[in-house]
Amino acid sequence: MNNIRLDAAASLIAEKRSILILTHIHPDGDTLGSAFGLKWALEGFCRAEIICADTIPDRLKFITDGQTDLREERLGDFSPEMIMSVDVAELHLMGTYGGNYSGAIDLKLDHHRDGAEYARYNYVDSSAAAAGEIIYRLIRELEALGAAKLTPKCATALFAAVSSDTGSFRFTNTNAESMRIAASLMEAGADTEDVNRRLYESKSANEIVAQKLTLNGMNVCRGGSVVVFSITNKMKKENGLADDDFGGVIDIIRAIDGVDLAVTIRQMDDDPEKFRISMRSSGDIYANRLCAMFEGGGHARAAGGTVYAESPESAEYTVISKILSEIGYEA
Ligand SMILES: [Mn+2]
Repeated sequence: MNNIRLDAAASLIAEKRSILILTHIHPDGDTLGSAFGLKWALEGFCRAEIICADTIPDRLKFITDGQTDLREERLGDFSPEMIMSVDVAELHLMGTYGGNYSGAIDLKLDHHRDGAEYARYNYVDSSAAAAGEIIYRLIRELEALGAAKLTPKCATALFAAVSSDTGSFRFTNTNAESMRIAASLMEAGADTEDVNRRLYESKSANEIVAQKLTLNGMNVCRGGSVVVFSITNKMKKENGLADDDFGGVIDIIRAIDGVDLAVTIRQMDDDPEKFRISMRSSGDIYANRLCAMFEGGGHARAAGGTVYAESPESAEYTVISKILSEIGYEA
């Protein structure tokens, strides 16, 4: 599905004096670290601006130079010579910008196996654990053309990108090349200590409250191998919490000894009869197959779906019943 090589992509960028970089909604460390890593590398060579349709979570502000609003309005009459996307498998993943920039995107750089060729030139390397790895290699190509510089600031952003998508080099997608690139980024001056602290060793007071609610309220089934937790609007309101505060709770459930399937069921703010399901599995349980029962899908170990019910209790009952009838009532 590649119709351009990375060195040719570098040549395209090297000719430009201004580019616009699109990122995906629900922004993560990889899409932001990739975009800002490229921006910092191009500083002094090419003006690069970044847009994201969603607000940047506080915990990732260290990547965006403190900015939480990356909407295009702030750029005024900026008219880039080139438009590219990083870490975006499909147009709709850019939110409103997906429609606005449809047909106008020159270059897509991504690492997701299944995606659309929505750009004029598409470069996808699904062996890369993070888009940040591709951007690292792109910057090396640009350096060879005298069109970029891998500065410490750039290296820090790229390290955040690779670290994010590999779960701090622990997920199964982590490969030798991820480690080699991380080593090169350290040599280039990446502040790995700061990235590790911000991504993994700090939690807001609200996140701690969300974790406490999870541990108190989770439903342990099937001899402890299936654990389900429902995040309700009432719970969020009573405790002053947002959906983001619950972002890490599924990993806490998954980490409990003996758990083969961790499930969260989150009531939607704008539609209290709609519930978003997330699953993480291990062993011979396939999260994507289970989520297929709930209009969803994803990866074997991480997937999502949707269920409609009159109340959180009835949503949870439906989800647990369907799961257990599929995988068996006993572990
Ligand atoms: Mn990614």
